[in-house]
Amino acid sequence: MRLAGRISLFAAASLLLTVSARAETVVKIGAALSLTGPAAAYGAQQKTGILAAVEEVNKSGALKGVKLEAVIEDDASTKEQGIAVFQRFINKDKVSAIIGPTLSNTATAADPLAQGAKVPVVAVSNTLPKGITDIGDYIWRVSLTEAQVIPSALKSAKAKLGFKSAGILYGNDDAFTQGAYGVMKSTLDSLGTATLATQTFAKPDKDYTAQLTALLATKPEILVVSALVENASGIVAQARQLGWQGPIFGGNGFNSPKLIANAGPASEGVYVGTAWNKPSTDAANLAFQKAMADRKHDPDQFCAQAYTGVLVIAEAIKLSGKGGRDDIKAGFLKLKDLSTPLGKFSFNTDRDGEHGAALQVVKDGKFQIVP
Ligand code: 1QQ
Repeated sequence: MRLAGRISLFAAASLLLTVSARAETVVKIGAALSLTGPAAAYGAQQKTGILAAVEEVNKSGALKGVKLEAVIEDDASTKEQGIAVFQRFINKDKVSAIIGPTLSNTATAADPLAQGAKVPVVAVSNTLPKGITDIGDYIWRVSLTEAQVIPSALKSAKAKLGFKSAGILYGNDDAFTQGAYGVMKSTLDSLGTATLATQTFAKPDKDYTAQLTALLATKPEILVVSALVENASGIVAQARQLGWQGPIFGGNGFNSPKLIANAGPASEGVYVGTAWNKPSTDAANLAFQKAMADRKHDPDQFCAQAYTGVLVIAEAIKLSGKGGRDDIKAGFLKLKDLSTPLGKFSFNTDRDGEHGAALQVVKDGKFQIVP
């Protein structure tokens, strides 16, 4: 009797051990983020979003038996460092999935490594329309592409402002700034807005007066700019210094509060299409905002998208019941209408995300959604 009691106690204890060991199954998610270099403003927001989402998912207990762990590395906003970080995630950390890299430019070089090693990638800020998810079936994307945001955003801006002509300025040394330029130009064409002049710059540039002077000389009714935020801030400030009081429409690179912090009042009247409708009162967006308020962090679109990237991976693990590389990929195929801070989220057949977009304008020192 005594012995039997002891045995069953022992059995119960070892069962408990097994259960708690199971609860400790760790699924590593690598995140290649631009923590330094020209995209560092986006990377900082992404890091906060990923760490918060991992904590929230783990706390929720939704992934019975699985604990997420984020491994965050700096891709330095470059292709070379992006490749090095991907290699480390794939071969050394043996992550189950990779979030990032921050820039499309880096993704075009790093994603093929993940595709080759069959490691699922979730792009949370790459907006280059072609050249990301078409790398292969392990590459998925949460961020809306410029082709999904700019046409409707420019159309709404035109309905409000009525411009008939534009001057375009874009970065010609980056896959994203070039790709977004293509979308801007074809959208202006289809809206019947004449492009009077086009100028370019490169990431290291700090002085855009020559290009802006040439654009303004053609007397456009709007300036349309494709740039990462550090360049964007200088362009906006210098355009105002040259006397430009009209509207400026920016691509996804402008979607950072850094623009307003850097350019100050010069940023008033800057229009940007956005994948995150900040004031949305959807439960998932409110939960995200609360998670951020608890961490005393003021989130931007990049933070909301990165947070969503973790939710999408967590849902895939839930749907397939396991957290291996191919389990997560299989889960993505089943995922549908997931509630996220970005709205109800699904992947389309190109593995790109599908959800609503909005137009915002800088007014009184902050981004405000244009109704
Ligand atoms: C891209 C982008 C950048 C502006 C943000 C990271 O959209 O590189 O695709």
